[in-house]
Amino acid sequence: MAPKMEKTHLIPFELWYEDFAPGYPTIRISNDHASATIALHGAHVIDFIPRDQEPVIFTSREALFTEGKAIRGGIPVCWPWFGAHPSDSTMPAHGVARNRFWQITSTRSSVEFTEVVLSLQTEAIDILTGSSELELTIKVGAELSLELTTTNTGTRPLVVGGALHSYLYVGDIKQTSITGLEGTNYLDTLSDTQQTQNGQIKFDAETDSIYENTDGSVTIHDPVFKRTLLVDKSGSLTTVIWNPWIKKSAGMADLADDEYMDFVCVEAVNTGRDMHTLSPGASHTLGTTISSIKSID
Ligand code: TA6
Repeated sequence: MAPKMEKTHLIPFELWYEDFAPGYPTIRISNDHASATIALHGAHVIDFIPRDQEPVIFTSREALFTEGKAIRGGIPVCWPWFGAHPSDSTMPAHGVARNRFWQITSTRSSVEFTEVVLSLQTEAIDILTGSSELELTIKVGAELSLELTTTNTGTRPLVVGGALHSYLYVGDIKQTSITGLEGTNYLDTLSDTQQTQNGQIKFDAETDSIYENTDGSVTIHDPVFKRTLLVDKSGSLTTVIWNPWIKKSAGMADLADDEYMDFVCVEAVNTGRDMHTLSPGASHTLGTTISSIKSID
């Protein structure tokens, strides 16, 4: 059940509410720099459109906007684990945060951006050895930034992982390339083999790669939209690159068969040895910043 949307958080002509579906509220933002839509469900950024540009974030036209189902596309907040639950196959992939309604803590307007802070109180669940608070700070300006902060409010150490699982909109995945990970070791999860990135990343098949020990930014080169997307991150040493390609897309009910061509996921991740153990009262922040630079013709 979505929480009540407080009028106190509205910002005239800049931040308002709209129901994407009955009982499924979203926050709409429009300022001099960009517009954006954030679903309260999952604190899920659905779109980010810089002025005079194509959308930067991809969301499937088949996405479902119903409680308990993660939106296909946008920026899923994966927490407190990335991927499959480490020991319990009955738990949802990518954790619980993206399948629940959050609440708005505050909103703020400045010359550079519009800020929304959302929070999710989490009861102790099996992987958490205590209770925690989760807060997401979203800033919509010339660039889009997200900071996900976990605070251990319990009395025992808390192990936390997760991801900001960004779907970036591209003109054609087959003409898209990615730089910034050259020479980085990665796990090719499809072949379950350790590899080292040789040169730029190009796409001609399903790609699901977990790059390790990397805190650098990633650049997406898009000759169709004539732009580069810069994806920066903080609080993470793991970057995941994913595209489902043809066969996997055809098997996903919430993704149209041809939409694999329209996006690539570049994800700021904490998983495996890059998960964080928080002592009582301690916090960890995982962040990502996305900006778009138009190419000069
Ligand atoms: O981040 C890549 C990945 O873990 C892929 O293996 C694929 O499962 C993708 O996430 C999407 O996961 P979802 O649970 O949203 O369908």
